[in-house]
Amino acid sequence: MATAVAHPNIALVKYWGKQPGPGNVPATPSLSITVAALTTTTQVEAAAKNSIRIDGVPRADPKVQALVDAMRGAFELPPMAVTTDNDFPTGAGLASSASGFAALVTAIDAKFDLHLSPSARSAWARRGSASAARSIFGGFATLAERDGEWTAAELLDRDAWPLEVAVAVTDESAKPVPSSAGMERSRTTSPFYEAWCRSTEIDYATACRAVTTRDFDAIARIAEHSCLKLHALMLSSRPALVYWNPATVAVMDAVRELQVAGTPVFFTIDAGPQVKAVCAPGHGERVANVLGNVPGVVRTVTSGLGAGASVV
Ligand code: 2P0
Repeated sequence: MATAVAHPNIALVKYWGKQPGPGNVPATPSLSITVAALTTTTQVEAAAKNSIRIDGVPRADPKVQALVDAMRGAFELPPMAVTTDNDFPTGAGLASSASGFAALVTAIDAKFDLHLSPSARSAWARRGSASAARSIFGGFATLAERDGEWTAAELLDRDAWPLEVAVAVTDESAKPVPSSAGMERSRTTSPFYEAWCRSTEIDYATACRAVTTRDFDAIARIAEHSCLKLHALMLSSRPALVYWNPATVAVMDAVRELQVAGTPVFFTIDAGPQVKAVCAPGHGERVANVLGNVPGVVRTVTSGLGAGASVV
């Protein structure tokens, strides 16, 4: 049996929309931070027949099955039993598919001695879920086209700029529209989709510069812009994709008040109602305490930046 762990990542420049055709290829580049305090643990073993258990429940997960079948087309793989557990809510806007597919590919690689490089594992993880390509790497990761292949890479080591994250959880239930379906709806129905793709290329270049120069104000500005532009795209899709609840908006307001008072923090929100407050080093605990008192916040999680997917 091989066991791998991986952490979810939070995009500061968001991915939303795929290129038409197979292979789960993003329409735009993205940049993320890997979150240490949330973990997926995945075990893979050879078995008489294929099976998948997620959080203790047997599942016929078509995305997991499709990835395993695709890897079977490239490597000699026997039937396998996959067991995966998240120590955080699954499918609720906390990037469980990112950590899930990164851990899965890493465990398959280890169990069957495939000797894949990190960027090869990243390319396979992307085929499961595009954001998973980034969770192969720690710290600050980018997902972009490199030499004709969409893979992720580490942009900056987590110790080089140890940002902190306060996650304000406002609802632990699974999201109403899964991300894959939501982004396809945006691509096919939003009048803003082309502008989203074009402008995200520019945001990505700006954000990469902000990270490599460790410019907190610059990354804060571009990350909040990318987040709000993503949600404008979602709201302009038909039917509209509304992932926020009243507490989501209240937490954003609380972050703005902290900013006015001089705290180095910015918010970002994904396909779910949780707010991630990204803080300069040393500010995570205090920000989490403030956000924990906002009405509607169920709990907070404070985290440093995480390492990439690894075998345990
Ligand atoms: C991101 N999200 O960049 C964006 C921001 C959610 C909002 O990537 O269809 O689970 O499996 O590639 O990666 C969520 O989408 O979607 C996502 P698929 P994925 O983190």
